[in-house]
Amino acid sequence: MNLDRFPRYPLTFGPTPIHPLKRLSEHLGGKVQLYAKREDCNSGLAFGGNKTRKLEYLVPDALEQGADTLVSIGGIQSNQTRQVAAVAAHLGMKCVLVQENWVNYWDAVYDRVGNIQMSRMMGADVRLVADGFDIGIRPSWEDAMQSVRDAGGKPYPIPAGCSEHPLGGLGFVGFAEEVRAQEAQLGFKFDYIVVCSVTGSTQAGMVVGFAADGRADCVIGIDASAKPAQTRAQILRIARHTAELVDLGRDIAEKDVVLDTRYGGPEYGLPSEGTLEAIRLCARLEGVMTDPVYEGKSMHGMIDMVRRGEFPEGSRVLYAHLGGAPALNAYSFLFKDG
Ligand code: 5PA
Repeated sequence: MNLDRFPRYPLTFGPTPIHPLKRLSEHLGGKVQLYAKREDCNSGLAFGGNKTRKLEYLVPDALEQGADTLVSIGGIQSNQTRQVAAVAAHLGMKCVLVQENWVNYWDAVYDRVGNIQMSRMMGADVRLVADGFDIGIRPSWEDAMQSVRDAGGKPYPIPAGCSEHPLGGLGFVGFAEEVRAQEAQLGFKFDYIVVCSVTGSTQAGMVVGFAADGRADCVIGIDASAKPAQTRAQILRIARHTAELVDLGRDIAEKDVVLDTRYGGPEYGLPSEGTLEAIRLCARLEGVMTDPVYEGKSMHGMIDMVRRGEFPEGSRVLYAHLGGAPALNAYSFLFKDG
């Protein structure tokens, strides 16, 4: 495998820390050891998160092309768009963000606080659009690209979650390499990696990275799109493409992509009772914050699988914390009583 031949523009602090979730593991019976790898504190750029690691491989391409405007898309409380806005500010580029109506949720200040607030503060041109949830390429986004060209600018397209970008899977191949180096220091290997999936390139990168030592199917994706067939197809497609890019030397098979569909409901962006219980449990036992859109769902999945005894006794499970807490203010009503 060869990741090093792709230029990487540093936007993160370096390897992200891994720490045990001791009280949560004990609370759940102590038979499975839970750990977290903290992509949510990976950068000083507007709180970072999983997109910052992906963007490290897109930025060299944007600079090489001479682009002057980063264009991206997401829901109103998208973490992707906030991270793109931060990277644009950091590089001295312009930024246009299409923010669609992905979530059926109407907290009073949903479109004023959290991610979208920060994107506006960082100078991004934030455009609210009425279209609903879809992880594919959107007309509203093509329109935004054209508007930059019409104004004499040079746009650089960064699709939802960086996922359909040809280089979008590379960042999380690097995550797997980093975990391997950390495992060598820790003196043990993780049996499972739990990761939240929506647009797919986070899990796809991990699948390729962990395929290098035969662990692709140890990556347990927890669907948070509530449209898992589309997410699964996208993970597989991106993983196959990324495997070719890095010369993995073997094909990615259907069975390499594990996507658990039990925790994504009731809809994208809306938590179930189980999501909320998991968010509170993790916050109260560990002081670790997760959100109702993404990480609360993967936290729920991990906790529920431990409770059901689905991880063999003695397993070490690594929870990839991908960020998302900046959206919490937009969901204040859900937590008005804690
Ligand atoms: C996101 C995505 P993938 O999209 O790579 O599958 O990652 C899922 C995910 N956790 C998990 C957090 C905190 C995320 O932000 N967020 C999107 C966004 O617009 O923010 C791409 C959907």
